[in-house]
Amino acid sequence: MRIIDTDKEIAKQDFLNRRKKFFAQMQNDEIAMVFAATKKIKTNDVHYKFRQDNNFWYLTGFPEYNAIAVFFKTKDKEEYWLFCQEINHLQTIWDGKVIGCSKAKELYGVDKTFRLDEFKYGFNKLMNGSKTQSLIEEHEIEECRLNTFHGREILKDKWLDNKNFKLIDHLAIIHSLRLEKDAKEIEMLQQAVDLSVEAHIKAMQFSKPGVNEYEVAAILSHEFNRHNCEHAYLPIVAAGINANTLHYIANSSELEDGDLILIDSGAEYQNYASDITRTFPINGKFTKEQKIIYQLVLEMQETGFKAVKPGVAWNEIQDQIIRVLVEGLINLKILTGKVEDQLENGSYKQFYPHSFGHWLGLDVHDVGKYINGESFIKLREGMVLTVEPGVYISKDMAGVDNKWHNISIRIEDDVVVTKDGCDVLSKNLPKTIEDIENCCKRN
Ligand SMILES: [Mn+2]
Repeated sequence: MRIIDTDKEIAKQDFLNRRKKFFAQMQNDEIAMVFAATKKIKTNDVHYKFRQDNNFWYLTGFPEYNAIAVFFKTKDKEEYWLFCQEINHLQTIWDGKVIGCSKAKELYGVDKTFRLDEFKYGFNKLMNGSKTQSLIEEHEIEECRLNTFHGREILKDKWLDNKNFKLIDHLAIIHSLRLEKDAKEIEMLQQAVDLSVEAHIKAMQFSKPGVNEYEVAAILSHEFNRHNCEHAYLPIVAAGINANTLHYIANSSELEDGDLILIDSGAEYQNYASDITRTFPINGKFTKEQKIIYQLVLEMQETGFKAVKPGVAWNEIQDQIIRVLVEGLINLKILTGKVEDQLENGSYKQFYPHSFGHWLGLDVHDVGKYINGESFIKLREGMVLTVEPGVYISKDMAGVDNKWHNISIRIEDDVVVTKDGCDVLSKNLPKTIEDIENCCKRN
C-alpha cells in the first residue's frame, strides 16, 4: 500500500483546475463566498479534531479554519481571494503555527490574501470601491467568520443591495462539479479504499467467538490511525441480529459461534471517503443456508457491476438488482407467487429496504443529484458510487422458514464509472465464499 505524505500531496494544479471549472460556470459580475469549517466543541474546552469543509476544500485545498474564500468574475478577470489567520506569536504558543497570508498565497494559488480581520474592508471594497464606509458591522463579521447560519444570512442580505456583484449559490455549482471525479480524486479514493481493504482483512482474521464487537472496531481504528487516517464514518460492526439495524453503531455485543458478522467500515484519506461492507462467519465457516443467501447477494452485486456504465440511469441499476433478488427469493420459496407481481407489490422490501448505492467522494454519501427534473441521473465517466445490495432476515421473521432466520448479509464495494463499464476499486478484498473462508481461517 502506498500512503502519500500529506503535506506533499497538495498539488496546486489540481485545485487550480477545479477553480477554472468553477469560474467557467459563473457569469460576469457574480461573486461566491465559500467558508471554511469551524472548530467544533465536544465539551467545555475540549474540541473535536478539526475536519475541513468539503466544498471549501474542493476549491482551495486550504486546511485551516477561520478562512473565507471569495471568487468573483468580471468581463476582464477572474479572481480568487482568501481571508485567513495571520501568524500571531502569542497564539502560536498555544496552538502552533498557522499558514499565514504570505505562505497561503505562495502555496495555494491565491490571487490575493488578506488577514481575516480585513474581511470587512475587502468586503466593502468589492461592494462599492470604498474602504471607509462600514457596510458590515464588527459583530456581523464574527458571525460570518464562525460560518453560522445567521452569518450567511447577513451576507446574503447585504449582497442583495450590491450594485457591483451578484452573490451566487455556489453550492449548486460545486456539487455538480464534485459529481464527476478528476484523476487526482480517483487516486485519493483508491488510497482510501486500499487502506480499508487492509483493515477489513485484519478484522476478518481477528474476529472469533467470544470477542466483542468493539474489539473488532479497534482493529479497524488501529489500521487507519497508524497510517495517520481516520474513519470516514462511524464503523458498523454488527454480529448476528445486530446486522438488521442498518445504522448499528453501538458495537458492543459479543460475537457468537454460528452467527455472521457484518462490518461496514471505510477509511478517509485526504478527506476522501471509502465505504466497504463484508459479511463473514464468526467461526470461519458458512452454514449451508448462510452460503445460499450470501450467493444471492453476490449475484445481485454482480448484476449491479454489469449494469454500471455510461448512459445507464440510476433507477435501471436498482431495478435489475431487485429482479435478481425477487427471482432468488421465489426460487428459495422465501417469497411465493409470480416475479412480476412481487416486483409490483414491493414485498421484497422487508428483506432489502435500501437503495443499491450512493455517490462516493469527499462525503461518504457524496453530494450530487440522483434525479434531474423528472428523470434519474444517467451515469457518466468519472462518477464514483457504491454498489451495496443486501438481504436481511431477522431472528423471527414471520412467514419465513426458521432455517433462514438470523441471516443478514450486505456486500458493498466502491466503483468508478469508466469509458465502457466500471472499475471496482475495492476488488482486492476477499468476497467469494471460498476467499472469505480462507481469509477467516481460525486456528
Ligand atoms: Mn454505503
